[in-house]
Amino acid sequence: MRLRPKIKFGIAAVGTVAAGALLAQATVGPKDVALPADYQQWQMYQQVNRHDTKQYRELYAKPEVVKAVREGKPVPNGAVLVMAINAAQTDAEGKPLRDAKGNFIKGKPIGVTVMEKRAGWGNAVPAAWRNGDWQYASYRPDGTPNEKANAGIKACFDCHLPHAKQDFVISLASLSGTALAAAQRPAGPGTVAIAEFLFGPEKITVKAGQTVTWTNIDDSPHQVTVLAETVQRTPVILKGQSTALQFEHAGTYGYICGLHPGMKGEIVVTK
Ligand code: HEC
Ligand SMILES: [Cu+2]
Repeated sequence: MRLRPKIKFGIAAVGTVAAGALLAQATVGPKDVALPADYQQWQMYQQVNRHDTKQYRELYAKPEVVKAVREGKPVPNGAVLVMAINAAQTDAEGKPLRDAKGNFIKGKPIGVTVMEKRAGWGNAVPAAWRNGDWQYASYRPDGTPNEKANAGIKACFDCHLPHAKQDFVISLASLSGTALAAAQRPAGPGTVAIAEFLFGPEKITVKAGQTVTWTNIDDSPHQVTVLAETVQRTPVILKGQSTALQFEHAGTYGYICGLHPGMKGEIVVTK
């Protein structure tokens, strides 16, 4: 007896939800990009130490997706890539701690981002920022949608857009297994390596007239923006590429990466 009204109510509620879902279905968006419950059982194909944000990140894909890409095939339709973001554990001075392998150590979970590729999904995206057939979504550590991030989902498309040549997957070199385990680290005077989102060394001294050369070791592109009276900007450099600037006048020059302003370096030019 008591059950009846409940059942009726239940049916009405289901009806309302279905109508709403139908309306929302008109455009594909973050709501369609689910957080896979079992992604931690997938293949972790890369771990990223982000010095600029002091974050520890893990990148996951299904083994069959990794396999297809390692066989030289394009990232298949239906592929889902998951990035779990944690704060890096730091010491008393705020410097990230490292494990025996030299990796950052996972701290407090910050969130999980997901990208998913399905045939036709890109049709819902304005041409100016379309990322092929990819769609993006952001989740909180507890697995609920991060509505704030999802409301500004264009930011995901914008930042991945320059990577069109690699199907918008910034970590494609790792996914495909073509990342050079030890990309050539430059050595010698006037050379700076960019690795793990860190300029190394962060502070370098050169003589006036000397050239400073930066080489990117990371999968992610970087750039150098010198914050002097006249700001100097180098082009964006991809993995393995180098860029150089010459310093004519003595002084101390601070610089950042224009793509990741948390990355900072300094050049001291002596007479
Ligand atoms: C500021 C630039 C930037 C923005 C904004 C951004 N990403 Fe990324 N994303 C990256 C970089 C760089 C990587 C490579 C991993 C790393 O270095 O942290 C990456 C990697 C990923 C990956 C792993 C696959 C890959 O492409 O390498 C996923 C999934 C991802 N991002 C999802 C998202 C989602 C979802 C959003 C929006 C909520 C987003 N991203 C916004 C820069 C960005
Ligand atoms: Cu950078």
